[in-house]
Amino acid sequence: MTASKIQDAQPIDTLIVGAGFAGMYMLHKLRELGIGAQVVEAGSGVGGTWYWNRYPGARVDIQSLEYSFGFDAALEAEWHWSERYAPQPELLRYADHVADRFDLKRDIQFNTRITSAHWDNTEGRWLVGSEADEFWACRYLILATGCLSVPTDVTFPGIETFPRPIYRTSRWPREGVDFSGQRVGIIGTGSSAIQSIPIIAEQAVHLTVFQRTPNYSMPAHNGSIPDEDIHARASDPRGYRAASKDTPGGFQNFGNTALATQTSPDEIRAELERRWAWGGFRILGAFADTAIAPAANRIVHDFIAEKIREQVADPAVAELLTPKDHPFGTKRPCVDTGYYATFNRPNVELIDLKSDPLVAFNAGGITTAKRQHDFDAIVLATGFDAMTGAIDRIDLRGVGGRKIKDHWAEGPRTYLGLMVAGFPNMFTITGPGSPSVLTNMINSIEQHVEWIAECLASLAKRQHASIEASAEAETAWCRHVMEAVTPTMMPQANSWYMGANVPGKPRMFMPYAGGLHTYTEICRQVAAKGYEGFVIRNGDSVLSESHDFTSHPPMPDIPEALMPIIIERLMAAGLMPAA
Ligand code: N01
Repeated sequence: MTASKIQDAQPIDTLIVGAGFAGMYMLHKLRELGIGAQVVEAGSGVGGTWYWNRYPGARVDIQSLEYSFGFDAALEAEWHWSERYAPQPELLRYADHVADRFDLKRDIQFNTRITSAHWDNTEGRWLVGSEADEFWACRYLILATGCLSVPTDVTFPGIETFPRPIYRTSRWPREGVDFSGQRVGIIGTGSSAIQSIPIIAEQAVHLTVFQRTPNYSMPAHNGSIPDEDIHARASDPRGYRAASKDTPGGFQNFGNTALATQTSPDEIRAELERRWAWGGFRILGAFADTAIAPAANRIVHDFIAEKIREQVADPAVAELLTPKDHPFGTKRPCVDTGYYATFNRPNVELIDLKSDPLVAFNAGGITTAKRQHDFDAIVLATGFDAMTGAIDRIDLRGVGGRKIKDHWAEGPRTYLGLMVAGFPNMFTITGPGSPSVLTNMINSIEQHVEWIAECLASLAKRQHASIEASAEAETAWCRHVMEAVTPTMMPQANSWYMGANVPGKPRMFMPYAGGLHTYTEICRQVAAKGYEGFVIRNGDSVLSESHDFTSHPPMPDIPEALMPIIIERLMAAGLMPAA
């Protein structure tokens, strides 16, 4: 960065990058504390995920009563969701409503993409630059850049030769797309595709779905909000929120403590049917051993496979749509409205890319090994460079000019998913190493924003000292993130949680799998112990210093019967000494 740019940099206490739910709430919270803050946002409006992902059928897959802010009782009382799972336009209206209600937009600069952020150790500030060469000098930098905001760079041979539109689900045109009368091809069968396929199939004259790997999908049973939830929230709004946050996933899923491997077939069937009928993610909580014991996982897999066969008329197509390469829940499951039944339509065709690989795009459409497919439009629902993509695309340099890309060369390293050693005064909201994508994001965002705000208020009391994660605490936390996931089968899948969907990305399970409730308690204890694991400085003087991270939670309530398998996996991973 040149001296003139540094001179022209706009001074600000805190720069927040991103105006999704995380950036908006962070701004609101800092204003409440009287800490100066400004948000910069690449898009032209607020909403983050819900601003960009405008593809047909996009909707939240956690009930809206829980996937909404709980920090303000009046906001909560005045907003009424129209459905159990709000569609994207309604979520965007909600984001706009929040921004207007709290008068946030006057401190949000839109159409501004941050491309660099360098720590200036002499001045104790970040110098942050945009694509348009605008600069800010800030004491604190908060990355509210989203976990699933940067699409993967996936491309295909000959893609440039296809002369008609190619749409990405995550960069959908604002004016929408009308596929009426068109032959459409869609690549991908993750959540975005599973939501959009039924809607595109209703419009298109013909829809070809190119599937490489089938996913598990549960019915949303979307509709009006269940009376039991309306009543539960109306009678005790604070209690309803607290119950939602005091869970592993940040939403009420009524996890069963029984083990499938110790339950009779009739009781298993009844439990799974009850949860399937309720819909969404509830089946994830059917038994306590599903994520750990292969036999228990197989029981749920078989149940879902049977449900797929019930919905899909052609047994060969049902078989292709049934996941085989990963245990249930080890990739993020999907929630759908009519996905499987869409394959019964005469205008919908499934191409299995495993047996009929994609060869190239061409002027007509797509050639697979077996034949040519002609299209008027093609949709790429091919996913995101998750969790790290938005951060490591910034030229981000900490103490001594160390680049985040180098620090994360073997996978993202953070302390609590909140800070990175050697990158002082830089916070990530729902960053790698925090529960984030394994949870209801809004509840995780609220927890992070409130923790960061409290931390900044405490630093302000000490004349705006700087804070930094110690290298030792970061290492201990990374180890604990591994300890939390290793007992489960999650590392077995080639998932985006593992970075497996991006060629060359290091394989490492990125989110913290210990649960939001456990994690919240750890963060609370860290702060209560005077920011254990952090070094707090004012200029050259060290105000407080701890290199340890000892606030490990006790093993969460794990049924005794699962301990041998857990211990065996921890030992095999070198996370527990051999007996
Ligand atoms: O992306 P994905 P997504 N050739 O990575 C395929 C959240 N979300 O946008 O599995 C052929 O899940 C790829 O195939 P494979 C949610 O957390 C939430 O759908 O790699 N195919 C896969 O099928 C979700 O998990 C909501 O073999 C290729 C697909 O593209 C996350 O976002 C809604 C390919 C990508 O699926 C990501 O979902 C939507 C290639 N070269 C999303 N490359 C809700 O809240 C990739 N694929 C409801």
